[in-house]
Amino acid sequence: MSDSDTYKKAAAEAALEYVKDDMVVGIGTGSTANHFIDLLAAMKGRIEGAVASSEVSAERLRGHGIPVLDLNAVGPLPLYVDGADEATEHLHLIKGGGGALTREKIVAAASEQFVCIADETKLVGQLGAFPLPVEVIPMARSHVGRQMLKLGGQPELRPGFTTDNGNLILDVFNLEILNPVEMEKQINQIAGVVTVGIFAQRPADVLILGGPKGVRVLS
Ligand code: ABF
Repeated sequence: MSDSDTYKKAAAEAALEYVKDDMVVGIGTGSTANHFIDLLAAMKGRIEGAVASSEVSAERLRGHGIPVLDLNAVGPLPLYVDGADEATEHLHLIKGGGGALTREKIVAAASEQFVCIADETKLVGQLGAFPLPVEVIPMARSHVGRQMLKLGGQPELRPGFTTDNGNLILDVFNLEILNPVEMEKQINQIAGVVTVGIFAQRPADVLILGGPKGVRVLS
């Protein structure tokens, strides 16, 4: 296992303590979330099931025999555990490198507590070095791209990628995200945008960072 993977796994392991008996747990997508899913399998008898933020995670959960439930059937969730592409000490995030940002934002919004797990290299002073994923309705691709240029970013269509919702992703490079809450609102208002990968209006509640010195918890 690479160092980075060891740190991701350590963060995932630390998140297990937020899982309580009989919970339905919201589960994210990506390599860090995969560690969490694999660790959760050992205590699957104690939880009622999981709501997944992607088809890929749902498959992995089912593979471990963890029941995958429909968010509409279970209502608000007590806990959501997921990774991130970037995080600040204010617990603002960029997510969506894996393309699952829309379902991730829905599950985050529907959860009382959002525990973000990551290796410590994801902690940044300012969001935006990681290209910002924006999920768009296919016919709005060019329109949204032009609006992103006006905001100072360079949009690139993610090649050969369709989201679980049948949409496209624009990865926006070099965007200066000085105020994540405002930028999230502004991009959300562009016609044709389904979801922007800034998670600031609903940030994480807890950020668990794994690193060479162990795990660090920010909240
Ligand atoms: C998801 O997985 C995404 O929002 C984010 O894009 C990605 C992080 O990937 P990894 O855990 O593999 O670093 O949480």
